[in-house]
Amino acid sequence: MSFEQAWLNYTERTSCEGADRLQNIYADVQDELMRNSVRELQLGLEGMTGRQPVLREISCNGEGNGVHFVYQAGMRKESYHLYEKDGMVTIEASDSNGILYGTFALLRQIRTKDTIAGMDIAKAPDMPLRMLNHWDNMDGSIERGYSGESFFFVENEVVVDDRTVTYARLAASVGINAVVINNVNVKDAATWLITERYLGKVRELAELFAGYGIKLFLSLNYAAPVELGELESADPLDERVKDWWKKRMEIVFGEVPGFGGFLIKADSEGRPGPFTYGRTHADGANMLAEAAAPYGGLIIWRCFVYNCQQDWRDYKTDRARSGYDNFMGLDGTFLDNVILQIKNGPMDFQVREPVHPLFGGLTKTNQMLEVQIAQEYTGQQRHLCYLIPMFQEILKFRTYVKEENDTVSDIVSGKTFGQHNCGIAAVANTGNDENWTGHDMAAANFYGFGRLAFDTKLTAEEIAGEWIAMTYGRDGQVMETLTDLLMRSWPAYEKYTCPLGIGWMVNPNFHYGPSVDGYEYSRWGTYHRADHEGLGVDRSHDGTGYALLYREPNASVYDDRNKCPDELLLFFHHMPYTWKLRSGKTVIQHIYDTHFEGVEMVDEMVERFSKLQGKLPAGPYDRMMERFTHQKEHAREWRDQINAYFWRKSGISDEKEREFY
Ligand code: GCV
Repeated sequence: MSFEQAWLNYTERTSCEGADRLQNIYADVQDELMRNSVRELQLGLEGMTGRQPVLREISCNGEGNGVHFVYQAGMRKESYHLYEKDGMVTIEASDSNGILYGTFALLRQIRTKDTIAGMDIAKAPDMPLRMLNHWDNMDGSIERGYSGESFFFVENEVVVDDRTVTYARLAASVGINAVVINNVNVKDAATWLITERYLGKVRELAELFAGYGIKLFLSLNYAAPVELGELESADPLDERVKDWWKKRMEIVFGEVPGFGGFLIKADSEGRPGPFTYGRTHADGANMLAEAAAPYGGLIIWRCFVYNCQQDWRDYKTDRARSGYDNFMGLDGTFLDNVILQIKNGPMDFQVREPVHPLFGGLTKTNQMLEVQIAQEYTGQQRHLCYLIPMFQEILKFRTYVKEENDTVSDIVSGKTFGQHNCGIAAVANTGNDENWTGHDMAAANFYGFGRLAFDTKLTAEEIAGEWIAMTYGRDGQVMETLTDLLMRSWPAYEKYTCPLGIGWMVNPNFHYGPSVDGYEYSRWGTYHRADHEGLGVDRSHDGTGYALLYREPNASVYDDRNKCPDELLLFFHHMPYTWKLRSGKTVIQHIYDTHFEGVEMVDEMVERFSKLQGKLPAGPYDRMMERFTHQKEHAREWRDQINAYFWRKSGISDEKEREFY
């Protein structure tokens, strides 16, 4: 059994009532998206019912046994209406993208539900842009990749093959409509992606993606005019630089029809940017946006900008403030085809962070949320960590920028400010491993991210259930066990790693495994500030003032140690070990207890999982068991290192007198 198809693995016969009557597809096939929709239906129905439906190339006349694709003017972009009546299934949409999404919705229904009778599902995607950001390098390596090598690049060449097709199918099936294929750290060969050297292949890939409703984007090297040896400056206000980009954009968009635009990491972690010329991010982004505008191109500009040369003795500089401080003053100065892409938290994808204060801060700028399904700080796809519950919390966060429609979800879906250039991006977790994501269950994050971006009302449990049923079928024990493991995995990971919002206690560079002081005396601005009396970073009005960057009442809540939620207490405050949390426990006892609890949770999870032997296919079962076994040991290492460190620092014993290693 191959696992290359992941959740599109239609190898089992379905028990879904009504599916076997779908023997025809009535469609007026006019483009590649429609052709692919027909192909998907044929593939899926053949796998699940044993019979391939026949394409009748006519528009629906309201009769016939099967699925009807119907163009219906006036519906929202990319939306679909899928319903069953008298044994006939209709998929209505005003564009072929909607037909494709309706097709996948039908296949999902057949794979995950008992019947299609009476089905009536109307859905327009919540987020305009539902994007994956791959951090793939052209030599084939992947920055923060935990599932093998790149399938987009091998030895500095762009690859388009069968795996690319499967990737596009998987992405489209969950509603992804935009993909950046190369790392935001654009160097060496990747700088040349916008040149004739690669544009032919880029076009091939863009065309393939277009057939699945996906727009191709590239990450851009801000200093390309210089690094390609054509100009001596990349000053955004220099006319020669502007002209250079205008010509480049004309070539790129001309060579690659339907090309989406660019993602840019500038003036961040050593990447070039407008600061070199004394210019602002708005100068840089707008210069590119002007050049891309005639082609409808987007410039997605990242806000991950901070000083990575900090002196740890400096208690005033606060990395958490930097995104806000760099961009807030520029609100309203960006062109309409610029989107600011903002990480979910102000630091860097820790297991727990507050929501980035630019959400709710910015009111006149297009915004996109950036999350990370590559598990850089959350167990690197060796530990199970289902991130959808975390993303839901972030999306639901109230910013108070308005009296209503003020959540992060409202902002990035365009509801709050009526924007259309907005959405959500995830740093992708895929590679060329057979199962795509290293840990088989990490595929739930890929699946779940797309589904959540399309439909923010879905719960994390619903998404988990769908993914399990799609991938492994609907056996009750399998469904129940895997849902339970997924749902407990983020809380467990948080418990046995970094307590109370503190983050960062990881091995430098790799970001895997515990090292409490790994970043404590370094230049990266990521400190826990533990001493013999307490720990945490004072970001209150007495400290760096970061807490006050939020709108009220959030600012007052975070600023006050008595009101700050426990799970973020050490992010915002330097607290004595003896401080009593809401739970009634002291900070130090909480640290000890949660680390023991986290390990116990993992033990229980692995025990439960072991009961699925024989119920899950052997390949995935064995691979997962191997990872769970490692997770079990590694969670102990986390527990012991963290507990021993804080026991020695504080000199306070565990009330329960457990043994520390
Ligand atoms: C792509 C963190 C990661 C880097 C990453 C960077 C970013 O610092 O560790 O690998 O670079 O974030 O988001 O740009």
